[in-house]
Amino acid sequence: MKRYFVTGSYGQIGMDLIPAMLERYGKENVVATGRKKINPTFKELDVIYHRLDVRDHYGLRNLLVEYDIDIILHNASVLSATGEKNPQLAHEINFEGFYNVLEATRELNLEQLFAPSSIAAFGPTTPLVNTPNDTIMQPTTIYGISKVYVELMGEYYNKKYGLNFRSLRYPGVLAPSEPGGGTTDFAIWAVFEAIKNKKYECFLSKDVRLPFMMMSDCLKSTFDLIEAPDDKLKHRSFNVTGMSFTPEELANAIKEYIPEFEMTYKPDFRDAIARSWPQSLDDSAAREEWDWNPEFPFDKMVIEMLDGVSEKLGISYK
Ligand code: AKB
Repeated sequence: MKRYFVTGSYGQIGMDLIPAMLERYGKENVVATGRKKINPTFKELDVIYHRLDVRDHYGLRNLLVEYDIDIILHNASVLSATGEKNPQLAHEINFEGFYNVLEATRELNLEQLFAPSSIAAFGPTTPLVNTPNDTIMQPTTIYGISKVYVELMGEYYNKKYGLNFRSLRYPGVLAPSEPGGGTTDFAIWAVFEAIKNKKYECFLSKDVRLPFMMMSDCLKSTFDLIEAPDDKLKHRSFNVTGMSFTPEELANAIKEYIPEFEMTYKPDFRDAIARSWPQSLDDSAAREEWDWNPEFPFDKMVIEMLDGVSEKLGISYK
């Protein structure tokens, strides 16, 4: 069995990824790391956990050697909205942290490095409808620029050193848990607020369309890609998506279950970020090269999110 190492385990994706990895690969084969102290969920799951800041290049290497790691899933990243508030921190974590991980993978000759990219790697000059896998990438946020760096450096190391780099351009990821620091977070907050207060003031305009996927599809795409045979891959970075919607379409769908729900709109700096991102993605390269096939359409997502958040809050919406 291979041994897996995850950075950024406390992020929105990490919190679901770690339990799924324990089940898939066995808890003795997964090492979770993050900047914070171990949380009760990980404690309960008996996760092998270490505090690690990805800027600490010695700490990172020591753990990789100590646990004889084969594959890294590098999730530590400052997201789009937080990055615009603190570009210097985003540079340290997203550029320098990624470089540490990339170099450690090369020097220790590890089997694979998976590092997610994002729809944020695209920008206003990209064709924003049905965005192709290979197209113009001129993002305007520090987060987006860092994701282009991740993709290009990963591809460069793949060509130059044969490093087995793989990446997915995640859209907004939806799960019934509180997100933080992203532009696509509005969709999750809308469901929380619909259940708690029957109203939500959205920080995007009502008509900004963005691509999303459910967490289960996000995890499926991650496992499918890291386990795909190398000789099938023509690309190293892939578009993946499950659905696209606007805040208004989400509000209307929530209203079908909670008729009193009202969404109002007060766009802030995140509106301009969202408008520079794709509205929908062409994920045919992923479908062709490693059989990507999402399972969650929009309607099923709305019910799943309402049920999940309702259970989490202990408040019924029915
Ligand atoms: C964000 O909104 O910053 C992230 C992303 C799309 O990468 N969820």
